[in-house]
Amino acid sequence: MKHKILVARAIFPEIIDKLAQHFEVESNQNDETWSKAELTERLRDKDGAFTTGGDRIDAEVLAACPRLKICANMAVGYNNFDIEAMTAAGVLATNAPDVLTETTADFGFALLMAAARRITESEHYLRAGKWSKWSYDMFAGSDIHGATLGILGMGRIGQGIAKRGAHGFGMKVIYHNRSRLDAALEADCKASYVSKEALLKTADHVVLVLPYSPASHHTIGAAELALMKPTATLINIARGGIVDDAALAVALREKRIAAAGLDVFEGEPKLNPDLLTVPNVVLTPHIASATVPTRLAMADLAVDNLIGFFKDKRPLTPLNPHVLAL
Ligand code: 8YV
Repeated sequence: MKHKILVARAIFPEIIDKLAQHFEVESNQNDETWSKAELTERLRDKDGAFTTGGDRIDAEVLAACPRLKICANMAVGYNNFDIEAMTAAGVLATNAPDVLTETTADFGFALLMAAARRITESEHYLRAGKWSKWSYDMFAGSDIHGATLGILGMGRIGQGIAKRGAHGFGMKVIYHNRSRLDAALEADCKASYVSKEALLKTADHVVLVLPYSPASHHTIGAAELALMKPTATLINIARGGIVDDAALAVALREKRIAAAGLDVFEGEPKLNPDLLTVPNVVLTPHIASATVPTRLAMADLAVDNLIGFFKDKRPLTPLNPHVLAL
């Protein structure tokens, strides 16, 4: 008998086809927004789940789903999982690392350039029919090349951004991370380790790429924004909640920093309304990994985790592998 899998969100049809070769699949190809109660109800008789970053799996869900053995996240981040509760319930968690690293690093750079060079702000001005003449300081922003790039969170994506900055744009790269990279990786990225405070004070552009956890909540709030240069740019491609969005909106409005680029938000898809009224911020709807090949690769990895687990208990990217020994 085939194991039963729930696919919590709409996904590429070929991914559903691949799953269906191995499992009995219930999918959500209409992409309905399920409440937690509805997700729980549908998971109740399932052996596994294909989840995305918005699908919360916690003790309450797990208690109602005793058959559940694995949740395969189509995301590198997994703050939607309560890993401790999953481990206690003997449920394996997997994520989708590596396959999105370069695409996401590209996007971090795109957002940085759009914010620092005021691309969307100037486009809105042009589209509104306000462009009547050239002027010397019209949408004058700050340079990327030769500037100091500060990266908070130096995992794979952070390193990708560092390499783009150092090797492509001749930037001086500084970083802060829970643990320092080894010398070879630092040399590869041409990056120097500094304290968080030194990074905020000296960087011309700050990029946030650290995972979300209660410990990283509001890593950037009013006090941290006050340390930054008035000409600086802040980019968040990590998770909503890493930045205090209300404090950022104030700092942007008062020009205490020059600009920001945000792909993730506290409480997304809702946004702090103040962010919508400040012109010097570029806002995108959580699309850093959104290229067709990368989204396919992420989905494929989630499927391979499900197949590997049910075939011979060999998922590719387990987050709590000790569950496998239970
Ligand atoms: C996903 C992401 O698109 O991988 C992550 O952690 O944030 C994005 O790439 C999103 O989480 C949906 O699963």
